[in-house]
Amino acid sequence: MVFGHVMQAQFTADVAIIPQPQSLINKPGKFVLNKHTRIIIRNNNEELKRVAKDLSETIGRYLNFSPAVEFKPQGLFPRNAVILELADGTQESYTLEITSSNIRIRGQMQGVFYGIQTLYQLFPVKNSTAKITLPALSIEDEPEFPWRGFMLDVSRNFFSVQDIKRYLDFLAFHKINVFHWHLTDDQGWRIEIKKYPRLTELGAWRNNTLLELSGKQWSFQPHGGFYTQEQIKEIVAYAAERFITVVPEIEMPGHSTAALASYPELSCANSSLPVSVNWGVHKDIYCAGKGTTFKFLEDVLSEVFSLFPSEYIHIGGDEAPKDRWKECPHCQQKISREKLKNEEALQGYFINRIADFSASHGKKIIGWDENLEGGLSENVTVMCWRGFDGAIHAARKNHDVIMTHSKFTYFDHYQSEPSLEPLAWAGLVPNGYTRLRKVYDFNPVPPGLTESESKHIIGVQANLWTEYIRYTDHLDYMVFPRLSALAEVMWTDGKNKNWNDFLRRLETQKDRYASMGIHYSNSNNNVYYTIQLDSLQKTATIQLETDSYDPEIYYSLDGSEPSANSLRYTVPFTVELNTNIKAASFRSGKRISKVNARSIPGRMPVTN
Ligand code: TNX
Repeated sequence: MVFGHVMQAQFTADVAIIPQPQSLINKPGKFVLNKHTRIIIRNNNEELKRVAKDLSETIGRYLNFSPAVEFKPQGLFPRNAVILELADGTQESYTLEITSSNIRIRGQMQGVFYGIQTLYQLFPVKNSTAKITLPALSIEDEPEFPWRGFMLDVSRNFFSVQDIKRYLDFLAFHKINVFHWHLTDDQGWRIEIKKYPRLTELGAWRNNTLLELSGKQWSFQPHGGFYTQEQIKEIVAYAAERFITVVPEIEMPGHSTAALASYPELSCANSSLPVSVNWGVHKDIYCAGKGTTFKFLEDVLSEVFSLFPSEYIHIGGDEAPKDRWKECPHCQQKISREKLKNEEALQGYFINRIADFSASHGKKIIGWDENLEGGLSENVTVMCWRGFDGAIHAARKNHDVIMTHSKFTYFDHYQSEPSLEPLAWAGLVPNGYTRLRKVYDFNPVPPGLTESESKHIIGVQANLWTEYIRYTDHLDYMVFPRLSALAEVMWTDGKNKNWNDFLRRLETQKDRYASMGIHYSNSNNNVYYTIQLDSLQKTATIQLETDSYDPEIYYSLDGSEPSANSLRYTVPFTVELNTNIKAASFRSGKRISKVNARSIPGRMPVTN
């Protein structure tokens, strides 16, 4: 599917690239990068020069010596060189050839950049100062999906310019090309708008924040912050250097309390509201009947358009209760004047009007899947978070679709059993946590679509809502390693994915995380129980598993802390009722997970 011929990627013990390239062939021999190695660029191109310099600096961090960058358009390829060359091909594809005499990366600019990201994953994890030895190989690579996104909510909790840049580095490392920046919500407006200064003077601050900081103590403290337009430009430029498009989200008509608090005339009843301190769905939303609202939003969007070169702008549209609109004379008048069926159709009118305005400025809009309920213009791209049904419906109506199915891609959800995790967004259903395997196995193309309909599924995105996440260590913990699993869903053809090999590569990836200062989670090592009760025999059969590489699980039945001297788990076992089990996973005798305990009561319904 990818290169006309599908080449099953070959997995080797020492090469650990995430996301797995589409085709990787190991060759005999190795290349040694040392202080005599040069970087050659074959095209006189400023961007290529910049990327080559970054490569040189990165090598410098290993060797204490940065190779010279030389422009050499023709001639034989010199020995002991890294050669970067612009070539035909699709925008993001690249080839990477390593022989004993040189390294050669070819592609369009973005492809060359990705080739370098892959090369970095062949470098030793720990910096060494002597030389870098690389295995000879040949990689042909290109992504499965053009939209590979990551969303960060900076409204519920604010993160600094530095924090955002740090994340942009991590995204580039995972070959993710979209940063969806959730800039406005009920709890804070985070983008400076010159024409409406109160949005950030007032709307960026809230008196309290609800956050469980330590143990069961709820702390209340003022919270806020915003990005100036200069800072926004700085971030957009930083992202562009990493081939990441920043897509801002300006929420409407719901999740707009911070704006309504700043400009009460934008609500149906001119209500005076504080910037919200509570999470959830709020009933006060922009009035759809007043011209004031559209004037305001068009002014805001005009400033937004000028700051973000992205052709896409996200306008939200989720979770907008219609209570206020039902009672509002302006909205009701609008419904009858525009001959709309009901308040849902009024949202359709609202969004389509914004879509038309955006189109007149050369911008396309994206909205959450709720927008489908109001009859949406075809040119609106739909971001599907509530499941596959919306995606199927949207694709059949010719909308492009980005899959952010909350059961697979919401990294604010628990990543293992809630009892073992810091407070997170409660799983919607029992066992509703999103463990690593679930993310890895996500197939973003909904079942039942025809081939032409499935072309509308343009991508996949991880969403990080930050209601319960105040600090970057915690952010890292929620995102990694699940982002590595999702990066492989985004990039790698399903045929080239392999769960066990992913886990092998993840071991190296975690070492890389550590060297990059990422506070990743080891929750994938936690033990999961499947318990089957036999009420006739009065026994329970216990199955244990983990999402860890080469798992060694030990458990105890006597209440003791499991150790490498406890019972070793190999196959499901049977216990009497009223047994307390404690299980954990181990590597080389050392515990690498939390201890997960279960009591098998006297009577129990069948669970899993
Ligand atoms: C739903 S997803 C929301 C967000 C919350 C999130 C928590 C979406 C479009 N809306 O406002 O933060 O759930 O998981």
